[in-house]
Amino acid sequence: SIPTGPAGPLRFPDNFGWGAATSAYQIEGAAKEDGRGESVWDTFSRVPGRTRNGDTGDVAADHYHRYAEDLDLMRDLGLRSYRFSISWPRIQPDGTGAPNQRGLDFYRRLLDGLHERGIAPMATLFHWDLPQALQDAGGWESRDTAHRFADYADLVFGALGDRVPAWLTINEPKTVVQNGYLTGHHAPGRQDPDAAYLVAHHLQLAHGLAVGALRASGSDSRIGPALNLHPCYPADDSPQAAAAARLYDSYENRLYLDSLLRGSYPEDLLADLGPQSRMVQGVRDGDLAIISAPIDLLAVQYYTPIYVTADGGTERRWTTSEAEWQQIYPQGMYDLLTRVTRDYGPIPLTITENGLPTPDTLAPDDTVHDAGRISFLRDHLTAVHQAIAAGVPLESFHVWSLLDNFEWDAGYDQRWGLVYVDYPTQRRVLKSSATWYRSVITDGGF
Ligand code: GBH
Repeated sequence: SIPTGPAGPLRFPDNFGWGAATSAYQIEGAAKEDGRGESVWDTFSRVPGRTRNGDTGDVAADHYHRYAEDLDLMRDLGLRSYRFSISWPRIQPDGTGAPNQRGLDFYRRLLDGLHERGIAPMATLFHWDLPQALQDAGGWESRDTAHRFADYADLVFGALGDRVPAWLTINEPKTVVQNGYLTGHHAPGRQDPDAAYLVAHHLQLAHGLAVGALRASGSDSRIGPALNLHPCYPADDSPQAAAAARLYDSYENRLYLDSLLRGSYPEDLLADLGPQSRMVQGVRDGDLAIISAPIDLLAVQYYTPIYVTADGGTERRWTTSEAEWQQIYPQGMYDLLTRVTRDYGPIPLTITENGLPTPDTLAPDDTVHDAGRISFLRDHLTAVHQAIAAGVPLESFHVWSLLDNFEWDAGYDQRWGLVYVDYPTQRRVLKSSATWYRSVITDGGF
């Protein structure tokens, strides 16, 4: 548990990478500009009933046009690290072939702007916006998509690699698996468990192939995956709940961690899926060697714990945020970070997402009081600090998110940003949490 030390300032390491995160489809807008192709989210968000209020990312926070202003905001906040994603359909409108130069130019301008302001970029290659043409060819159910991803990665490494010291391959493969192919709440909106775990394997394979492409290019930039991990606790003291939590953990965490860091899928998960499952049938000799190619850093995203009941269901124990799936439990951050280090060794870690949505409104005096975000971040950063003190090699922390943005199926109703976006005017207003975070960065703690 988190030691409760004497009250007083918490100091983080001098070189700690204070940051914030975004993703392309959630902030850029400009969906039809400069040769950008369609992605699965352009398609999905247009299907009636899939997103709240029928919201789409067509305009989003208009970052594509306002990136210079947003770079200034980052500088004003004192950010040392900015984690963003590259839109695959801007680079390859149909998912294959020659690059669209105007798409690359946008990211080159963005990277130049970060460099000028002394902010270290961390670029994610894929944050769910698969080119629709590749979905039409089978999407992540098709093994070929993993190879198309490696080609795309290779192209981006060649064009932008000189400006990017740290790459992340695939954002939250688990969310694609679970929301895209189990619940159907995300693109492509499928409900097919047998397909879902084959998709998991192909996403892992795509990651490994991209790591191989970076190494083959001779680059000395670092690369790793970005995983959303969930501590899975038994809901009671029974041996049944303990066993159920252990199996649940194999689907939430070990499926991804073990394949990347141990070169094997968890035996209990494979047994649970069964030998005839599409995933087990789809794993070929050599795949796990590709997937477990050495990585330079592991990006962890933490939002909520899961309590697993004896019958394998889940239970709610703590207050939830405005997102009904998120229980607020800072201790989970400590448990997760120390577990990853204990079970998988001292691999360099970065937290690439942590945050919550709050019911923010713009006051008449042009302020936004998001006290809930300040206390959430303070409590989670306290847990982060304790994890570092316990020996976890954690380099940096990125708030999700820099800006209010398109929160997928929840549309624009949920506001996750440090910075408020007044969508009708696209005006940016620093929330109280942004001012607080700036002082944390300046002081190196709180
Ligand atoms: C991350 O996803 C994403 O990387 C980021 O893009 C997103 O904006 C941010 O966090 C905030 O959500 O099936 O309806 O019960 C978090 C992934 C989203 C996974 C919600 C679990 C459950 C929704 N989580 N999802 S539901």
